[in-house]
Amino acid sequence: MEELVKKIYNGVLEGQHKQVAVDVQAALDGGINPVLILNEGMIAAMAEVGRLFEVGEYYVPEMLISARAMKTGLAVLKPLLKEADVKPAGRVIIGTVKGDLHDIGKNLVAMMLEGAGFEIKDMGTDVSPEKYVEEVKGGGVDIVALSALLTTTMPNMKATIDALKAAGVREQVKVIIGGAPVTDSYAQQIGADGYSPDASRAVNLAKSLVKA
Ligand code: B1M
Repeated sequence: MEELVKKIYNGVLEGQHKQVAVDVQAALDGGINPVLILNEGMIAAMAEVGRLFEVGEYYVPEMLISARAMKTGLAVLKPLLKEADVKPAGRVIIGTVKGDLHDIGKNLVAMMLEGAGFEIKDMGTDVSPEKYVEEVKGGGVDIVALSALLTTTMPNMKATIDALKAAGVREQVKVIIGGAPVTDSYAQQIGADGYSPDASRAVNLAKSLVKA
């Protein structure tokens, strides 16, 4: 069983998107826990992709084909990551902030929140503060979830919160943030309501905020 997880890890690392989908399905059929497949097979492989990029062994094309393999694997895992017995918990709009095209982590957070019973509107990537404001003004939004993977786009999280304030709708919603370069202290600094380091803790955070 562990061999299959290792195979998934290598498949993501080498960007074998079709094989990853087949192997994830085989792992699920073999009774391997989907969270283990996700964390030890797929997320660990993407971390290694990042390391290889940092040391100059991988370039953007390699990152892209690994990202595609991650996505095909996630598509197979998605139904299994759902917690079937959880009631609708609130409405979340989620996006990657302006200037940022990374969406794997954001998709994972969206998926986990959806699985935990939240209604999700995925705004996509490169989402401007104005678009979030427009959506919140439309009503019915409980949580605005912002993802950023680049240190250069993190300031657009603050810009989004500032735009919500300027539009007079900041108090209507909770704002949660996350992404590899984001920290708890940054969240406090920009006036977000919460930060989560990963997708599963984002679920706990969102649940605690809608209860509050
Ligand atoms: Co980019 N990239 N990238 N990239 N890329 C990083 C982020 C980088 C760290 C790589 C490196 O240098 N080591 C680096 C950023 C450096 C920095 O800012 N300090 C970087 C760079 C520089 C760039 C470009 C500028 C490269 C270039 O063109 N020269 C460029 C920028 C494009 C843009 O956005 N404008 C770029 C492009 C790309 C690709 C398009 C090739 C591809 C993205 C494909 C896609 O997303 N569809 C890509 C990838 C794949 C990566 C790495 C390798 C992997 C990111 C990933 O998907 N991780 C990444 C290196 C790394 O992170 N080690 C890197 C897996 C994912 C599951 O994790 O997204 O962190 P993550 O999400 C986690 C948590 O962070 C958290 O939960 C998730 C799951 O647990 N989380 C949240 C995320 N959002 C959250 C929101 C929440 C809560 C938790 O609440 C709302």
